[in-house]
Amino acid sequence: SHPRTHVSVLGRESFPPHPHHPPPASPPYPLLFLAKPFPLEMALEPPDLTFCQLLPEEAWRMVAYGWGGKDENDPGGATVIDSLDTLYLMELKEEFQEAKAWVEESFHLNVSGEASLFEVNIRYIGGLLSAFYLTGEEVFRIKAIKLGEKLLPAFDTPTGIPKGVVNFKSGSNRSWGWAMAGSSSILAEFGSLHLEFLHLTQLSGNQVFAEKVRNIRKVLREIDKPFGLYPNFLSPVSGNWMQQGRLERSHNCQPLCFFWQRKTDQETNDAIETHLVNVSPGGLTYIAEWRGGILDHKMGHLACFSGGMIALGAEDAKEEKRTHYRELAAQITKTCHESYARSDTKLGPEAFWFNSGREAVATQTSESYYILRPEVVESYMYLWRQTHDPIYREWGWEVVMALEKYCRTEAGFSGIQDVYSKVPNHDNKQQTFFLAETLKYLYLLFSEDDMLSLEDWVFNTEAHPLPVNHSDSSGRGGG
Ligand code: DMJ
Repeated sequence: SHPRTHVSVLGRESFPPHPHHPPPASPPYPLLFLAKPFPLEMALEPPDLTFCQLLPEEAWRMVAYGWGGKDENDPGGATVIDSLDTLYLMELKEEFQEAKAWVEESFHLNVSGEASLFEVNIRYIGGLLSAFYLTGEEVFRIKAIKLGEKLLPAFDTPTGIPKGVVNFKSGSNRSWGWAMAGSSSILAEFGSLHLEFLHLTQLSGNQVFAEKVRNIRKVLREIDKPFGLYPNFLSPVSGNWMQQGRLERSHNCQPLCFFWQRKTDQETNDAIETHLVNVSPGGLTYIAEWRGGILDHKMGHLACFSGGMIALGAEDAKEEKRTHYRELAAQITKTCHESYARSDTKLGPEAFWFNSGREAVATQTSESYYILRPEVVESYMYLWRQTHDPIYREWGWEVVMALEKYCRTEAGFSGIQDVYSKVPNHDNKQQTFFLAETLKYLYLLFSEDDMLSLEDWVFNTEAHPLPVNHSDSSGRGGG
């Protein structure tokens, strides 16, 4: 059996009431008040359990002001802003109001120091835009636009390809030191700006945001693609790939390739299938990593978003390819599930290999951790919406139970250092994307399809929903 659909449609019906915990008397918050034990027996037959009950209502508050909040290099409050739409969807009204008040009163943009263009865009701007679209509250629109303006100096490069780091005070920019010795921008980063920047133009009337990301698209359209693939590093100065004979983590290009080209260009998808997609001796389909002609037979947890992405792309693919892509998406998602199923905790490792008879398992302890990442449940959600095969809810429920068992702490949820050990090994961090993404995708997996219908909403890379512009028939999307 699988969990019954029990969550109502946003705004039309009330959710089942969730237990209310009174706020703690004073900070630091006492830990136990939110540690309502999750009834595991119920999890086996969970007809009435809602994800409101899964979210410890004070947990987000406990970490909300922690992520970088004391660092003048960071505007702070990433957890608050990353959680806004999840709180709203789950009808955690008091918490949402508290978060909104924090954004109004304490989220100041006159900060100094450096910030990551990518992270600020996907977490803060994405979070604020979603909150605006869901609620219509002006404060979110205004702060999103102001923050967007702060990011613009990142694009002051000879090619217009932005650098990864921007200094909010001086307006200078630089590349990450680890990106080909500070010479490169990261495709997965500058390829994840498009949606938000088009929305910033739409909401501000300022064309500059859209121009910046349309230029990125132009540069990428015109540049040579070795083997039809997009390498991960690009010089923002010369506009050339910086691959030093290696194509690294080329699968990172996929969100870009698929979303940009799903209506028009088969080439990139074919290149990915030709060069990267493999089937293991045990019959598991995976997307390998390409290093200068040599394949690493591994998949990162991060790459598990590709099941959902390919499923989504299939809907717009040519008729003769549609079934093939749906099947590919299902197979990759099944492989990612295997990486969870083959661990002792039923949570998946950061990376898993297909080598020497061992398949879909990490081979080093340094890759055995799980930091509450969303990509696998993200694919379950898309595949569920596409197929309504109950297996995806069953798999999702396995994750819920494992999170409860191994990641719930007295003060929220924590990553674990080793998915192959049942001994508690918390890393004592609740990543902001756990609230923004992991919980949201799980929630949607058990919701009706018209809760954020995929016809009308598109999720940014941090799972923040933005409305689809149905009048944009250009295939450029995101407007
Ligand atoms: C999130 O910030 C986003 O999903 C990003 O695309 C990848 N890293 C984390 C989740 O794993």
